[in-house]
Amino acid sequence: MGNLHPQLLRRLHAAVGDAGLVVDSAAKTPYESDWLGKWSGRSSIVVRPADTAQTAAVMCICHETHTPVVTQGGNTGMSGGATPDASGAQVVLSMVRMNAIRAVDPLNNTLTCEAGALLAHVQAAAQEVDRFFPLSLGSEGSCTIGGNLATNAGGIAVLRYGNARALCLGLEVVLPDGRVWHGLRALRKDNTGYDLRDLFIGSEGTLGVITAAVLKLSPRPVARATAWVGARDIQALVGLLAQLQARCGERLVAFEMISAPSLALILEHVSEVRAPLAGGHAFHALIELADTQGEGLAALLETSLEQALAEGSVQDAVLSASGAQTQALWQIREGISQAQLRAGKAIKHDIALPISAIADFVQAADAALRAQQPAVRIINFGHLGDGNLHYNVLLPLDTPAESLAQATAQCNRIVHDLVAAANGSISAEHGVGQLRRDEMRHYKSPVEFDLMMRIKQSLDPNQIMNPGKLV
Ligand code: FAD
Ligand code: 2HG
Ligand code: ZN
Repeated sequence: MGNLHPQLLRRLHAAVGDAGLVVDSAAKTPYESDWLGKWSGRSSIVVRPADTAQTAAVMCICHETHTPVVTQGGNTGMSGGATPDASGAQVVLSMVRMNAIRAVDPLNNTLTCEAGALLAHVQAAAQEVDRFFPLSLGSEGSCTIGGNLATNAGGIAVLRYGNARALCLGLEVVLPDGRVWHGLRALRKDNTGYDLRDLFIGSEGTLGVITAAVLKLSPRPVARATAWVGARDIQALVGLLAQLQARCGERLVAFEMISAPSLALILEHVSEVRAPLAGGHAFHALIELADTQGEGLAALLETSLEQALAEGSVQDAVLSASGAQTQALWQIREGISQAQLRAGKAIKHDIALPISAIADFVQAADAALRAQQPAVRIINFGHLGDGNLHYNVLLPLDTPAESLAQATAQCNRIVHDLVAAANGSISAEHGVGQLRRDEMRHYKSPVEFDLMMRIKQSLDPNQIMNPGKLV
């Protein structure tokens, strides 16, 4: 066990019972590091409340005793936000037992669930009533709704449906002092004062514990058309995106970009993956249309791409002819994270830019990185339709820790300075966590940072919520 006072253990036990505590060192291990193997720490104890009342009781105890708390969902985060520090003093509050779907209202197009519900289970529950929950991430089988909201997750359908924030109508939150904010409203309009819901979304466990949420459902699409295209440069894909938006409107659901080195990495490291196009192209896009009625969707995509081919903005394209082919195309896109993990140590940049600024950014960032290190391996891919690039730099697996730290600082400065110059964001969808905390501080204006700190201070005066993360 870590540094846990016996009196605190007795009180936590009284709050959650045997089933709610993990005290054994080996059993705690999975909660103490992240899936990337990048961060690890030590918890004093792992507490797994079964309901909101138990969560509130735990937070009351932690507030009174000034005990730091790291809330954890599926532990799939990419920024080290759910990993305790090395002190052994932090309690990990795992939400995985609170996984009930509390209510589904097809007429109101809403679903209410607990924070520990897996994203994939929520998607399935929506489908059972012929509705659609559109949040979609590579980690959807393991990540939780609480984690999705706490990080304001994005994924592959933001272009059409928005990010986690846009898909949430109401929240139930246990505050750092153990009080419960009952904000589970299923309303699309509610202007009764400051928007507390939006304050907790994206707060990465630093302001309170999300225990339940009302999520917005959509009509279920019954048809989809998918294509893979190859292009000479990224500006051509930006142009294609605008053309498809004009022609297909809301039917355009996903527009994902994969650079040639990203595709090569997957082909090398993920089995059963084949290149969709014969020729070599500098950039690729995976495009998906979807609709609640099927008529003419594939034809619309085909004619749109034929026009782009005729104009020369696209070099080659293939339309998926079956569900299996569609799945294979998405497998390529979703395999990039895994391929990076196998191939090396990734210096990750999760950036957002105005779409019109992307081509200039890529040209400038590529050139600046190459000027510093001519053989640099840039794995650039992501949600081009949202202006969100995963502009990663891959170092060899055996890079020593000090060289990695030095290279990270250098690459961050080059990439993030260019992002800042284009008025972009250094954290688009993965959260700040511990990975980007100092970077965020570097780029935020004093006024913005001061406002954030005042909010933090007023909600969490004892500074017990996820210390060392975000702020
Ligand atoms: P965790 O990792 O457990 O926690 C993340 C943060 O949220 C931590 O700061 C934690 O303290 C806080 N938190 C968790 N639950 C709560 C709660 N109930 N109340 C308050 N705070 C809480 N992300 C994207 O946005 N887009 C992608 O396309 C994407 N693709 C991915 C692909 C793969 C293969 C993997 C492994 C991850 C991917 N991710 C992606 C990252 C990750 O899945 C998301 O950040 C996800 O939202 C995290 O959910 P989680 O339940 O695992 O949260
Ligand atoms: C994705 O879009 C994820 O696949 C992961 O957000 C990005 O591995 C990454 O850098
Ligand atoms: Zn992503």
